[in-house]
Amino acid sequence: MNYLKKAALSIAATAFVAGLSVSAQAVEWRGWNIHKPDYPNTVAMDKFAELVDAKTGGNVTVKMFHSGVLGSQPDAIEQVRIGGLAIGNFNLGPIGPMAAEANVVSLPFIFKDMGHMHRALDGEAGDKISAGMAKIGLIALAWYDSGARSFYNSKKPIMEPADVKGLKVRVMNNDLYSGMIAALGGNPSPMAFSEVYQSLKTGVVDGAENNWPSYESTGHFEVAGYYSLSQHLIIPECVCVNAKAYNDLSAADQKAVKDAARESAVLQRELWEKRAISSREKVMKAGVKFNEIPNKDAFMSAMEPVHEKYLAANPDLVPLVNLIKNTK
Ligand code: GTR
Repeated sequence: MNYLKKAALSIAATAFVAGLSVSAQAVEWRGWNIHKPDYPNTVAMDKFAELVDAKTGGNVTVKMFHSGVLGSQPDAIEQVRIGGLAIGNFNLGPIGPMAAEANVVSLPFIFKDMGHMHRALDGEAGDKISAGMAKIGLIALAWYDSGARSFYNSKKPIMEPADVKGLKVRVMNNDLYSGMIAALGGNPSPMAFSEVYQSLKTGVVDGAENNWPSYESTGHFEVAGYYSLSQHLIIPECVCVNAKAYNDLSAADQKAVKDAARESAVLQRELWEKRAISSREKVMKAGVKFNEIPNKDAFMSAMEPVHEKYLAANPDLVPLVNLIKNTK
């Protein structure tokens, strides 16, 4: 073999080995998101994907599937747990039944306002919630905002707890929410997000509860025109990754992915603030009948049994609940 041939072969061999090592390292993650294209979470998850690619130098790429096309949220959480999907933007509501620590954020009125929720999540309470999620195979890389959830329905303004009596109200899959509606004398109906519009339209349910952006983006305001500002739940959301997929990365790539998630969360929170205002304006223009609730304490007292029952069944969570309540 002459010198040139040998050199060409050795270059080819090096390229082959390099190619192998690159493809052995490079991974593509499939990502789940429930929201439509222009929603703050969707824009932020796309940003996350872009940042992951850039920061890992292509070692990790994220292919996002929006609008819930890969299935319902409880199913997608399960998929990320077992590795069928790598990553998702999840509301902590449907994670709660699988991870007790994450469920404390679903106790009605546990957070006074968004600031309180942020401080709790950014501190020790957030670490404990993350640790609880890690136990079920989910690593929370960053927290997204989801505003405060209030009641809406097709029948009447809700001013006091008794107004919920007899109403069929859709809730996310979590016994705490069913208990919350039952405590007000309503009939809870756990249901996937994607089914709520038709159910409101056809009268399968009378109402539901959500923040302004989701009330608007889903069109629920068209079929349930009374929005009553109860703000009974402030549930954070996560960018959550399958633990094995994350742990298999090099330390540098883990950091890159985490940084990307945190940067995407900064963007999500900015977009969220704006969208909460514009969604509210849009539905009001469309003729939604909105009311404040004069005495929110009445709702807090009516929902207190939900806390009591939950903590009696989960006494080891009392310290975490107190930690959140005492977060200044
Ligand atoms: C939205 C949330 C979704 C989903 C939905 C619901 O506010 O962002 O992840 O939880 O509510 O009510 O199912």
